[in-house]
Amino acid sequence: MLAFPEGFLWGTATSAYQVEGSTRADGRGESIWDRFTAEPGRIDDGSSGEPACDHYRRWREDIQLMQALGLQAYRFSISWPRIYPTGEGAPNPAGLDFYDRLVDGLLDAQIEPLVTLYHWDLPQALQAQGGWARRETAARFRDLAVTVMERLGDRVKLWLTINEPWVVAFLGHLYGEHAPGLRDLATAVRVSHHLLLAHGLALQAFRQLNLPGRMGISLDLHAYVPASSAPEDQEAAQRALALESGWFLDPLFRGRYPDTALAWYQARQVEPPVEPGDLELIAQPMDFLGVNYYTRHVVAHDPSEPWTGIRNVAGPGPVTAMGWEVYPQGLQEVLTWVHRTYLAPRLAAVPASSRAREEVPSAGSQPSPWDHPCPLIITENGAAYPDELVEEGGELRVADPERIAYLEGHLRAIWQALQEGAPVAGYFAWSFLDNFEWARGYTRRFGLVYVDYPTQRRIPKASALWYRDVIARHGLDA
Ligand code: IFM
Repeated sequence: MLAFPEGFLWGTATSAYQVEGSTRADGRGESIWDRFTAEPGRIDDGSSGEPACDHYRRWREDIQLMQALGLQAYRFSISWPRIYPTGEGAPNPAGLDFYDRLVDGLLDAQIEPLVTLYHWDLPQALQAQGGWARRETAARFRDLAVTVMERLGDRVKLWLTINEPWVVAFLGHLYGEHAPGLRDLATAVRVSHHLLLAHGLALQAFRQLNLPGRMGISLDLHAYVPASSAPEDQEAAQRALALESGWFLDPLFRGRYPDTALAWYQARQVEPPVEPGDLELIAQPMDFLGVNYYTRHVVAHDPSEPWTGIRNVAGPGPVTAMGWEVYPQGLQEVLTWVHRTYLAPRLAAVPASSRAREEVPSAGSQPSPWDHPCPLIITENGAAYPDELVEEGGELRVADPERIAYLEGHLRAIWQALQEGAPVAGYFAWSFLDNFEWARGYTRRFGLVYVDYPTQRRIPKASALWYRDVIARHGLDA
């Protein structure tokens, strides 16, 4: 039996725009994703987050289902335009009430809420003023964070500030694939800095409010491997690591941007708009790091790519419906690399008297990853496959052996990383439900639970039942 440590938390994740629907209900304002999805050609199937999974109205039945599956935790995000329909002014009570009820419902079901404060649905009114390219947006995010923390902070113990800042900054502002659909390197780099600043401001406010619990950020991290042994490809893989992972991890853990990445951007007349005190704010110690891992990047040098000089090429392994290579070992590599490179040096700087049990294991008792000053939580991991709903003996079923294999492979990789000392404290499968997969619309299904969109019926896939057993046994077969 591959047993997971005591206290290891098992959950699933979603985000507001991807599941809630009811985009015009109860005073919710317009978000950049409402605007973006309305533009022809942006979304593969021309869809939007309306009605998604209608979770805004079906949350009670969704919690019952979570309970039936034995989930211990549920990660969801706050829709910013439900709380601040125009991005500023007075908060909308109906928006806050929704999340208040959701949190109470989860706690009544003994499910730990993990709240993401920003999962990509910026109020359109703030975009109209410049969006994340404008420094003030970070201050507006602080307002949102304070309002939500004041309302839910007596019950919510786990918080994430921003989900996947690389995706927000670069897919949204350089590659134009996500809202707001811009294509400008300087803007993307500005945005990335303001997202980090927003994280720092929210974390500072969390400390000032003196709330119990923990706050972190979720980064999308990949394993990187050069496409060949050619020196240009080796260098391109190093560059990808610095421009993507290091660009966020270095400021968060070391209080500076990576020199190589800064030099790369400076050569293109681009610089993050750092003001005095920003990096200190960004590098405040956080309480955990959220790791979102799906695949590795096989990186080739591509001089025709104007912004990064990088091209990701297909790896040798099987791929999911997203075209992403299944490479579980990469998760182990990422976790041990982050532990070695970022967590361990920080731990070494903590005075011995206040060190975590990891450093001083007491005889006979297993150290808990939660005792580490900055444990890692897998806040997303999962796979899209073309699932089919079939009726068998009057019952609806979805057989998804590939997803089970994907999840199992990644859980084994986590177990291995734990043996190597990485303090991994929890795992959130992406996603609880099939949902609106951004530019791919409803054409990709990531859920452990199948959503029959015409009826909104929920059917747990075989993977959901498999995951229920993993949770019940707190581990996997050896
Ligand atoms: O659906 C997304 C999620 O919103 C953020 N991380 C990756 C997932 C799959 O693409």
